[in-house]
Amino acid sequence: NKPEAFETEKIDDKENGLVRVMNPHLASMPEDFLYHFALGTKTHDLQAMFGDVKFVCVGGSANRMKAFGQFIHGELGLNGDSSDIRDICEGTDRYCMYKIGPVLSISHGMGVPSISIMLHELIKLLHHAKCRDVIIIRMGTSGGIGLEPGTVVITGTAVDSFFQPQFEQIILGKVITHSTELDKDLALLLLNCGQEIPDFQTIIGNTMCTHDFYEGQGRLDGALCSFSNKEKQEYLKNAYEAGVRNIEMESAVFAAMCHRCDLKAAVVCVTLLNRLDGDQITTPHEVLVEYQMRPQKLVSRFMKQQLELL
Ligand code: R2B
Ligand code: URA
Repeated sequence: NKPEAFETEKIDDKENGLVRVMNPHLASMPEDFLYHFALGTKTHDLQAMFGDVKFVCVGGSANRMKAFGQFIHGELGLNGDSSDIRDICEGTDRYCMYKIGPVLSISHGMGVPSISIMLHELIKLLHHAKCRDVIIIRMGTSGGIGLEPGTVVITGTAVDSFFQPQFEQIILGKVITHSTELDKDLALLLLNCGQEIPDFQTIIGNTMCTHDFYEGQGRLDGALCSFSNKEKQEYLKNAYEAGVRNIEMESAVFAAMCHRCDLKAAVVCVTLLNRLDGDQITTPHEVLVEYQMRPQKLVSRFMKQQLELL
C-alpha cells in the first residue's frame, strides 16, 4: 500500500538511471540532513558537489579510503597534487569521504550497523545529487577458506552464517528477510580485470557475512570461546562445501541495501589468511599493506576500462 506517485517515480528513476530511494516519506521532508556525513540538502548544493559521480568505492578503514583516493587521483591522471585531497565529511569523525573526478571514496567502519548507517545516507546523497548510472564497489579484507593468503575474492553471492543468500533485519519487532543478490555481469567484468593482473589470484566465490570477528567467524582466539577445534573445522568445512571462499562482516547488508535500491554493486575482498590454517593475523605489516592494495588495483583497472582510459 505505497502511494501511487511513489511507484511512478520509482519506475521513471529506474529507466533514466537515477539513483532511487525506497522511502515514500522522504519526498515530503522540507530538508534532509545526512547527520553522519555532516551534509544536508539545505546547507549544501549536493547536485553541484556530487552530480557527476559514476563510481562509489567503499571500504572499512578511513586511512585506506584516503590512500585509495590519492592512488586513484594518480591513476586517472588528474591535475593537482593528490596529497591535497580534502575530506568532504570533515565536519564529523564517523566516516571520511573523498571525491576524485567521477570517483567517490568513502569509509564505512566495521560491521553491519556501521556500514548500514553509511549506506542509508550515501544512497540518499546520490539520489539528492541526481547521480546517474552509478556503480558501487566494496573493497575490503577478509579471512579466506582454503585459499592462498592474498587471493582476491569477488563475491558471487553474499550469504549469512547459515550459508543462506539472505540478510535478516529486525524492523518494528519483526524479522524481515532481504535478498543479497549482486550484479553477476559486474562480478564477471571485475574477474576479467583481476585476471589481467598477473601479481595475484582473483576468483569468484561466495562470501559469508558475520556479526562478529571472533566466535561468529569460528575463531578459537577470542576472549570467549564456546566450541572445540573439531567443531570449528567442521563449520568451516561446511562453509567451503556451500561455496563460501571468504568471511567478512559487511557484504550481506551491503548487497541487500543496494539490491533494494537497484544499485549495481560488487564486493571485492582480499584474504589475509587461510582460516583452515589458523585464526591469528600475524603476517608482517608491509605484506598486509600490499595485500590491501590488491582490490584497489583491480577496481582501478576496472574504472579506467569503463572510462576508456586503458
Ligand atoms: C573485514 O575486516 C574487518 C574486521 O577485521 C571487518 O570490517 C571486515 O569485514
Ligand atoms: N576480516 C574478517 O572479517 N575476518 C578475517 O578473518 C580477516 C579480516
